[in-house]
Amino acid sequence: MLKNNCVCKGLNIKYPIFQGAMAWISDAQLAAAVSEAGGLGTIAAGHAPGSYVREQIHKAKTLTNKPFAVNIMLMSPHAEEVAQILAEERVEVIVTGAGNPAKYMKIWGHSKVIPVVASTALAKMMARCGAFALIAEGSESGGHIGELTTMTLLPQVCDVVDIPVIAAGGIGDGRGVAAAFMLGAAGIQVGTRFLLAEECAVHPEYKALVIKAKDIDTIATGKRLGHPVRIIKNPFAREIAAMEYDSGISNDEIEAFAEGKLQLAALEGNIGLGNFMAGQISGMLKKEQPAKDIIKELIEEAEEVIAKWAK
Ligand code: TUI
Repeated sequence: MLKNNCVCKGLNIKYPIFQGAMAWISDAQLAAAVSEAGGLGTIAAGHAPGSYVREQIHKAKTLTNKPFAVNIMLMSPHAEEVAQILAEERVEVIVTGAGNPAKYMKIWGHSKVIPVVASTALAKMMARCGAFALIAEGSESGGHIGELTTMTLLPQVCDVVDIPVIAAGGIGDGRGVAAAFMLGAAGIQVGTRFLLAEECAVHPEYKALVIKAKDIDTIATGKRLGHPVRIIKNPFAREIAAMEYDSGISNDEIEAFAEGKLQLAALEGNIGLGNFMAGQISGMLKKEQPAKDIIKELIEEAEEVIAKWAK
């Protein structure tokens, strides 16, 4: 179940473990390290221009011969351009997020497309459009999130499609991996824990904040704007939460205030003003580790838990 299953065979990877895309954070170096360790690494396009994405794809190919994915953030102002580049580069696996990728499915005919879904409606549509698999992402995740939790979304998505479903959101150790498989997943995606991979070049202050975070230290901001984003509580988070409650402040002003703050966190480690996206499992992460040890632990712990309950 945890090795060589349908997801592994379809993607030519050893373990059905995806590294979640993290804008400004998951670059070619992290993606290649995860792929080399037998999982599926993912380069995040985020809000970056096409030139960055192309450069990272080329770099990843120099670091690994194994498959890796590129994530396109459909709300990005560069989404059109990035979509064209992914087609030109014939990227093996394209993961989409934050929207409906239907209009690109034709130009991505050479790739395996794996949309992130946050509802059964989009899941059904994507399965009809020829998606290879889906990622059902619950609101425990860091960054841009949907309404439903992983516990409720995952089985409902599994019930309406007959393609593999990858579970995302709230998975930080082998117990979470096992639980996801119990709910019908054929693979799992982990983002936040890979922030603490040694190969992850995010600013050390970002890693330190995740390690310091307790269970209740993340908050979903941006609900008023129609796209909630889960981040670690800090002065920036408190400021944006206060702005959302202030009817005298327009949505455009809030968007303008948030602009560029993720880079400030990821690249400069500005602990007061940065936007530190992270999932609800932050509270259980305690140390930095090589990507291959993260994957090894996830698999071994899950096998242990499953064996214990099979008795
Ligand atoms: O995309 C994510 N998470 C992200 S993207 C990101 S980059 C960013 N940078 C600055 C500000 C805000 C974000 C950080 N985190 N996750 C995948 C995801 N997709 N979560 C939820 C969805 C989703 C939501 C609605 C997917 C499809 C969808 O469909 C809408 C429709 O049109 O049907």
